[in-house]
Order: sequence, then structure tokens, then C-alpha cells
Amino acid sequence: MSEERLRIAIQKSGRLSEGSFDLLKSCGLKVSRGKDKLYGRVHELPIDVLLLRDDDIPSFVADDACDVGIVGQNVFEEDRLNLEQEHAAEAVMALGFARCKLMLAAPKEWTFDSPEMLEGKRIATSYPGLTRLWLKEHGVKARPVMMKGSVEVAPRLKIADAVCDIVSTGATLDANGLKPVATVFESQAALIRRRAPFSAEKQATFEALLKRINGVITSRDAKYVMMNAPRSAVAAITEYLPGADAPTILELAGASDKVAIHAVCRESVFWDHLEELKNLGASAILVLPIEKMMP
Ligand code: PRT
Ligand code: ZN
Repeated sequence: MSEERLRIAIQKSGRLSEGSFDLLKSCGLKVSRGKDKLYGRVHELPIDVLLLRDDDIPSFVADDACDVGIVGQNVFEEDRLNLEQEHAAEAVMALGFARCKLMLAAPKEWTFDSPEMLEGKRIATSYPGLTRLWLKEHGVKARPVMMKGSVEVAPRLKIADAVCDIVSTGATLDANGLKPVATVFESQAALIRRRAPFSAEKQATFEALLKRINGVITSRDAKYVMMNAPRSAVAAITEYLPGADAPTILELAGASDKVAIHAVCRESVFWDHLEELKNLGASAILVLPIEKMMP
């Protein structure tokens, strides 16, 4: 029955959309888009996809127009702070992409680099709720000035003295003669859902989706690491392997003092790690990607 399909809202185009489509794809879900491009359908699970502006996603999920959504934590938290009552949607899990920071920034020529420099100033921002909360927590009395876009030009236009804006590389602040002075909120994409219980069918689809997303996220940085090592170094190597459960130790043909160690590392494995493993006595180290993992 079509009304029992789980409806997921994702950003139509922008900084969240590629990551959202990639995540669904990694979950083995192919989205066929409708003619109007505002709607897509997944065949592998009973899921419909609605393509929206990111700002509309929290309220669409809250209002029952969608069941779940993928949105920046910055947008969801701001939406939550601007409501009098509890939000009808809740965050389920962080998704590890579209990372950015909401930062207070001031003109470069201001000499003093601490947040107190903002006392009594006007701060242009699209995030007045998060900005106000930070100012309150830090005992700084300043006035947020709401701007929907082009926040970074506000000081030059004398609309405000400073800004509170999303920063990723910092290039935009720099190009506008601004310097970051404090981090107000750290953000990444998150999965949100309506708090109200789903029907049994939707709940089953939601759980299947969650299981796949969890599998994708846990296997994203995970690597299968293999090496040979002196039997005496096994304990030190096991302790050193990043995010590994108990490794598998295998006999090596014709060598009594050496073994093969196989382990799943759940955290990123860097060149530095390999150097250290070599220092601990490991040789023939292989690091292999893991395509799928079901915890
Ligand atoms: O059209 P729609 O309303 O859907 O999209 P949008 O234009 O409102 O949002 P979009 O696509 O720009 O961003 C969606 C989400 O991506 C944001 O809510 C954040 O959670 C996240 N994100 C990650 C970012 C950035 N990085 C980012 N760099 N959102 C915005 N920016 C902007 C920022 O506002 C500033 O103008 O990029 C500029 C700064 O970038 P740097 O690299 O110069 O520091
Ligand atoms: Zn937006």
C-alpha cells in the first residue's frame, strides 16, 4: 500500500544532496527520480524520497509530510531553539558528512581576539537562536541581526559589526576581511525522524534503513589489516591497532617464532600507524578496504 511507504526528505541540491544520495546508494538503495524531480522512489525497500530545500526538512518531518529526513545539525538545532514547545522531530544519528562550524567572526583589524570583543555589538547571522544561546552561555551582551544570506558582507555594509556564519575552509571569511573568533556550534549531516510512533510497516522499513546506514557508517573508515609478526610482538601490536577487536592469530607454515595477524580496524589507518607497526616488528603489512559490515 503506497501510504505505508517510508517518506524520506533530502536536500534537492546543495551541500547536503550529494552526500545524502551517496549514503542511500551505499545502502544499496537506488532512487529513480520522477519527472518533476521533486520526488523519487526506491525499489529495494518501500521508501519514497522527497527533494526539498534543506530549511524545509525539519518542519516537513515534524508535520507528518515526511517520516525521516537528512539535514544539517545546524539547521535542525536552530529550528528546535526557535520553537516554544518540544520539536515533533528528533535527531537519530550523525552521518559523518557536510561537516562545518558555525563561527563568530570579526573584522581582521580588530586587535583583540576573544569573544568579549563582541560586547554591545550587532552580529549578522542566519542562526539567531544558536548565536543567542552561545552569547548567553558566555555572558556576552550582543544583538543578533537576522540575515537570510550573504551574512559575510554585513560588516562592510555597516549592517552589523561582526557575523556568526557557517565556515568550512574559512576562505569566505578571509575574502571578506573577517577572522574567526569563536566556534558556536559544530555540525554535520544528521538523520532525523518524527517522534510519533510509525505504523508497524513503516517502523520495519525504518529499522531496515537504520541497519543499512549503521553498516555503511561503521565500514566507512574500517579496514582489514593483515601482517606477519614475531609471536612475542602480538600483545603490543594488538594493543596498538586502531579500533580493533580481538585479532585472529594464524600459524605461518615453516615458522614457529612468527605468526600472521588479521584484524578489523574500525578507525582510520594512517601511514604513521604502519610505521609504528613496522617498529613493533611487523612485516608484509596489507591494508584492505571493507565494502560492507554488519555489526
Ligand atoms: O537551497 P537550500 O536552502 O536547500 O540550501 P542552502 O543554500 O541553504 O544550504 P547549503 O546547500 O549551502 O548548505 C546545506 C548545509 O550544508 C548547511 O546547513 C550546513 O549544514 C552544511 N555546510 C557544510 C555548509 C558549508 N559546509 C558551507 N561552507 N553550509 C554552508 N556553507 C557556506 C557558508 O554559509 C559560507 O557562505 O559556505 C561559505 C563558507 O565556506 P568556506 O569554505 O569559504 O568557509
Ligand atoms: Zn537552505
